[in-house]
Amino acid sequence: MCEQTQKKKVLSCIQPSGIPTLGNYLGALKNWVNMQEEYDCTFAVADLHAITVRQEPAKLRQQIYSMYALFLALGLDPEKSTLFIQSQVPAHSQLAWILSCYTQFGELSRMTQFKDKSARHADNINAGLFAYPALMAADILLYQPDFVPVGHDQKQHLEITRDIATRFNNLYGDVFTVPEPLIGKGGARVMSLADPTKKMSKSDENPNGYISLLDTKEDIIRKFKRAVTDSDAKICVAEGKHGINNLIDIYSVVMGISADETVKKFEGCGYGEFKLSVGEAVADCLSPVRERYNEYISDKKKLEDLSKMGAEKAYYASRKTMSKVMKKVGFVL
Ligand code: ATP
Ligand code: LTN
Repeated sequence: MCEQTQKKKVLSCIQPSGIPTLGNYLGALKNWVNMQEEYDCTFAVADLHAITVRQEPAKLRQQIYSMYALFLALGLDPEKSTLFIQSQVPAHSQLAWILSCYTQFGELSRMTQFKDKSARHADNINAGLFAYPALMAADILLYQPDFVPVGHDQKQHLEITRDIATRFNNLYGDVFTVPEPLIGKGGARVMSLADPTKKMSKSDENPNGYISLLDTKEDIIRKFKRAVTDSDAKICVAEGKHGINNLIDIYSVVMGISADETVKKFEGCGYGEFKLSVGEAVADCLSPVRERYNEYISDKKKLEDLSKMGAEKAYYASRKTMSKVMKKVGFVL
């Protein structure tokens, strides 16, 4: 009990905008699993964020459960950590509104994710897409975490969270813990197999660009065989060799070895042989996850019960921050 309260707190979330990719796994989810011993962890399925782009309701519902089942399949433990679905804890929307009144138009306009997504969804540049960082700040600040593990692409959102928290604290005293980012080191940034200058993304229109965590062994090997590389047929880390650099990174992280060791291991091999080895290593790593996922996803009752239990834990944890914020702002409790 005592030990529990002394642990530093970690929080992170992932959108249920598709089946997570190898990029999400190596860049985020795998690290979450490893953090459960050392930290007091809270992880959520960020479904409120997902509706900033248009979603089909039945598909969204299925993706939310799918993501929750995947949390469990990957080894996130609902007893040890708090695992919940964001929209089941109303304080997220409540605090997001309050924080949006402490967030400037200018700072939101500078967010690269807003610029990218508004270019990709030009027919639906809604206020939620613009105000997204205030919701993300609410997700985080509600639970007073010390650290937030994210990939490089979320660094800017974490910086704005820190700015909002500091601004609020300067006005009202120490309300929020200002969290530190935990950015995955080396090999954590996985690039698209179809265009290795772009990051691997679960919402990519071309499924050959990403490895879904639920792809079959055959799919995985086929996608790696087709991975775009260069034409000089030398396996080494070098500037401009985006495709090969990416494959070296993936192999190294999956096998738990350094990039130099990978390069040495495949010295003299052709690209074809190397691609096959990377595909096999990835398939072997993901196959137990797929098996466990299939068990969880077919037990709807268990998913409902566990997510409800997680939401209750999260509600309880968020209440303290929420009432402090309400009092400071001048609301009547
Ligand atoms: P979407 O395509 O829906 O925008 P995404 O696949 O880019 O989603 P997110 O849901 O935005 O992924 O990210 C979840 C987590 O995975 C974040 O912490 C993010 O930094 C990390 N992540 C996403 N893509 C990669 C990648 N290619 N390599 C490493 N980490 C990644
Ligand atoms: N914006 C993040 C997902 C996200 C998140 C968060 C990450 C929503 N809320 C809180 C960390 C902490 C994304 O798109 N990857």
